[in-house]
Amino acid sequence: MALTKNQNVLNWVDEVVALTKPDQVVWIDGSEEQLKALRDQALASGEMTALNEEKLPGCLLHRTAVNDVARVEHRTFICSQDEKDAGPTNNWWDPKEAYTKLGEMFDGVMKGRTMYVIPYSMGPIGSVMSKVGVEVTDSIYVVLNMDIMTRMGKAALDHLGPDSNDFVRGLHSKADIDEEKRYICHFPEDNTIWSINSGYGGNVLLGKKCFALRIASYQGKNEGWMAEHMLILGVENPQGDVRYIAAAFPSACGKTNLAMLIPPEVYAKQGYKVWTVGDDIAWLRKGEDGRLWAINPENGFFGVAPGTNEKSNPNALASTRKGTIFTNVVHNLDDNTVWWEGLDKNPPQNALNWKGEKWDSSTGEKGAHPNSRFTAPAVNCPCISSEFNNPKGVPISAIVFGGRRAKTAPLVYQSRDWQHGVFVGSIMASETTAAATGAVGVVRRDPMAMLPFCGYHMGDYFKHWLEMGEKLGDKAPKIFNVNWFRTDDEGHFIWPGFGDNMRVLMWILDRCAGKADAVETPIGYEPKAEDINIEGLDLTIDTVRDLLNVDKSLWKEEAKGIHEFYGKFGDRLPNELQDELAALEKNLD
Ligand code: OXD
Ligand code: MN
Repeated sequence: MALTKNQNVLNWVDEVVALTKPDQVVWIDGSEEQLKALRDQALASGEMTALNEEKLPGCLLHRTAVNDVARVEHRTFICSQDEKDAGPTNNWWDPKEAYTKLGEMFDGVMKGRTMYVIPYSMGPIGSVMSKVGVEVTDSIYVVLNMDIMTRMGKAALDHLGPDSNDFVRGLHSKADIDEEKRYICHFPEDNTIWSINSGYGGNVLLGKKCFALRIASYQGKNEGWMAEHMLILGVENPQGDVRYIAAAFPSACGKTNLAMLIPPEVYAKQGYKVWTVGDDIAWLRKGEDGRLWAINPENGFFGVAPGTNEKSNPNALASTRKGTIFTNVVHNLDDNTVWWEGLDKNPPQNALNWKGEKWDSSTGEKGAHPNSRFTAPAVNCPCISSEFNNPKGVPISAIVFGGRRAKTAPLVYQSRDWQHGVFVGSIMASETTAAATGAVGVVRRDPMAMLPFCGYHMGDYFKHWLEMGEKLGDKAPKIFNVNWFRTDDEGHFIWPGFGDNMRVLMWILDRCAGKADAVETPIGYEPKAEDINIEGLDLTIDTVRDLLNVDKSLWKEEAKGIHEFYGKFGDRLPNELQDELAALEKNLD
């Protein structure tokens, strides 16, 4: 039974029913009763496996098809009316053609299947910052994941109201999981996403990257707010005051770890605490008080399993101990639990690998897929912020950008002002590691960590950032850049990272509060080495000095790379950024 009288929703669902021709249509109300029936059905069909009820209560295991294990950037399209509006960093497809071609593929695709209509809210129900989506899918896996990752069910439609047309239409079908016919298409001008032939989370949980970043970034530009690939964390001081940081890093730079960091002893003993608001996406808007406020639109964590352990991220691990869906990890048949590389040093003897084959760790072959995932409810997280569900969000003091650089970027620096900060974000880059195929040490530019997620022309995106700064004026957060990944001559990381990153966050927050000094360098403001607290670390102040060193010859090379990158954007690159680049070059001379 339809859960709403909203004619816009009903008409659209009618349209997709007529197109995909399912045997039946089930509206997802979000009730435990309905979810239990769906879980039972997925268990009966073998789509999911129930795990050990004592050790992992309510947890399920799922395996994707072997050809369907990650996001597919080369098959992801922005279908704007005008090709120029997708910009040089996105694949573009003419919307008319995309609708026609995909329409043929969707025609009758759900015959013999059930269609699930999932209403959901990105952001707390009732927040002015939240937005509603409706995803139609033929996958129970999608329904159960959306239940964890979003606020799903009737409440979302009630939030939308009887007349509004402001909801994102997401159509998904697994179809035949044919990678040659896999398409993830976004129609920003129609608030629409069509995804076909995949069952992998990042391609099919349409609330996440597709809506909350690609479509939302476009909405934000038009409506005066921002959708960013950022974690949000709060640092509470011994007096109980909490200040918030939003931070953008490319995929695989430790966002989830930073969001859930454990304060080092030197801060813990004084009573400092860190609280997680989000680990992947932030929606930011100017509040009534003129400051920038942020919500995490998600309701759970879709985290990478390998490498997550009691030491690297105990809070993430604890989050996965109940009500979690594991995808493509190792199945330990002895006690019906899960395992992945880097969980501990005891791979199970009697186990199936991520493909469901009998697996023997002594062969050296990995058991879990490197991109295996946990979908864990945010409420499970021991350090979840008390403000997680606050419809107002949290006020942001600092914005932090970062990447993986062996030599160029110092441990931390602050931009001179907002405009310079936008420049700093726009030149963000990471060097490829041995973990990925291809050459090691190649610089991949990833402005604001949004390269794969910006739903429109990135030159216009930079302009929008500049406009937000004008709107916020002197209440704008301060902007910083960090690099945890500097290496010595043998290629070892110099900075300890993980919880010790808090030492850098403390300087950042002190700068925001006007409590710390800085020295001016050609690239921006840096701490004095003695202002980074290294008490309890096996590290000398000279090493901190090295970590803060700005090598002018490397930066001159960097400036050349930036020229080349900026060249792509043509006349849509704001002049302000060209000016910042010229200023950098002048400072380096
Ligand atoms: C993610 C990503 O899955 O950034 O969050 O790739
Ligand atoms: Mn991400």
